Formats: sequence, structure tokens, C-alpha cells
Amino acid sequence: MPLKLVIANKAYSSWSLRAWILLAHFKIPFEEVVIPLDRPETRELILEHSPTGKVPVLRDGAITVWESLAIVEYVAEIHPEKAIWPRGKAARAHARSLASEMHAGFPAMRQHCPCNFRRPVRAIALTEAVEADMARIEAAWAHARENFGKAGRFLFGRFSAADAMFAPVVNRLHIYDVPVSRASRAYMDAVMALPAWKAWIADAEAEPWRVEKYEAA
Ligand SMILES: N[C@@H](CCC(=O)N[C@@H](CS)C(=O)NCC(=O)O)C(=O)O
Repeated sequence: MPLKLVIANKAYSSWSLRAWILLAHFKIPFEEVVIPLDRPETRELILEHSPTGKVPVLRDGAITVWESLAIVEYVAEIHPEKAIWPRGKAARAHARSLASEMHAGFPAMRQHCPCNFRRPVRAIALTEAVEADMARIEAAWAHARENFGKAGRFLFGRFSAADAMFAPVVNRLHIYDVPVSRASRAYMDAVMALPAWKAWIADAEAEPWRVEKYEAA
């Protein structure tokens, strides 16, 4: 039985992208169930799969895994042949730290700059708190690239779970036209050149649903 990944619609769902891009990039077969956000039936439909009423949620037979970071860990566990996390112990520890930091942090940026994978690039005014979140992210990316990323274009060289966790931030920095360092831009371009990224954007563009509150920023 293939894995089943339940996600929200691709135009807006930052958390869903993480699990989806990981499975898609590593060519792990999965069936996708898309539940559009903000409709009367959304919560009930998600609750059929997820105890929290949130997506993404991964179903592997009788096993249910929710929370994007837990899904990433589960996928790494069932596919040890794939370098989902970097192979080196120090790099892996660093990647897990960054993934946890991303999972739990940056509330100002999340709130002020919602993901929208169809939004044209246009700058908005940023608050100090948002700028501080973004500065920390750029510093974290630069540090990972300099210390662990020399063998490729991603945080730890080859694309890994850490990049999947930060993929929604790439969308945010891009669509809100945030001035970033050349190194950050090169990293963002690498993520945005991935076939899996392009497939997600194409699917988002093709969706019929539009939610005004996510279009407002
Ligand atoms: N911390 C959770 C967050 C999940 C989350 O907030 N998902 C949103 C979609 S992006 C959701 O399911 N929203 C359901 C709703 O608003 O009804 C994770 O990492 O998976």
C-alpha cells in the first residue's frame, strides 16, 4: 500500500509543502489527498485523517503521522537508503537543530508574510520583528552553507530534510521581494529550480480555490 499524504491546497499551505516536497524530491511513491482550506467542510474532512484537524498528515497503512517535522522523521526512518538527513553526524545534528528551530519559531514572519504560491512578487512593509526573523534565517542558511554545504547548492550540499523544512520561507522571501544577500538568493534559486518545487507551483496555479484572507498581504 503506498503512503498517503493528506495536505491542504497548494496555493497556501506552507506546512503541507514540507512533507510533499520531501516525498516528491526523493521520488518516494505516495498518493496525495488535497483538502481545500477555509471551506465549511474543511475541518470535518481533515479530521477523517488527522486527530489535530491540521494537515499535513501521513498515512502508512494503520500508522498515522501528523506534524510536518514528525512526518519528515518518519520518512527518514522508513527510507534509510535515502539521505533524507545529511549522512555526517555533525551535519545531521545541525540539520535537525535548524529544522526544529524552523518548526517552532519565527512567528512574526509567519503571521505577517503568509505563504502564497501564486502571488506575484511585490514588496510589503516589514516590521522590526519580521526583519529580525528573516535576519536569523539568512544567518542560519549562510552558516550551514559555509560549514556543511560546499558539495552542492543546498544547506547541507545535497537537498535534505532541512531544505524541505525551509522551503516555505523561500516562497515568503521571494514573493514579498525581501532584500536578501547574494548567497541567500542563490540558495533560494536552487530550491525554486527543483522539479518538485516547479510541480508544486504548477499544481497551485491550477487550483480553482481562492481564499481572500490569504490573498490580502
Ligand atoms: N505544526 C503543524 C501545523 C499544521 C497546520 O497548521 N496546518 C494548517 C494548514 S497550512 C491546517 O491544517 N489548517 C487547517 C485549518 O485551518 O482548518 C505542522 O507542522 O504540520
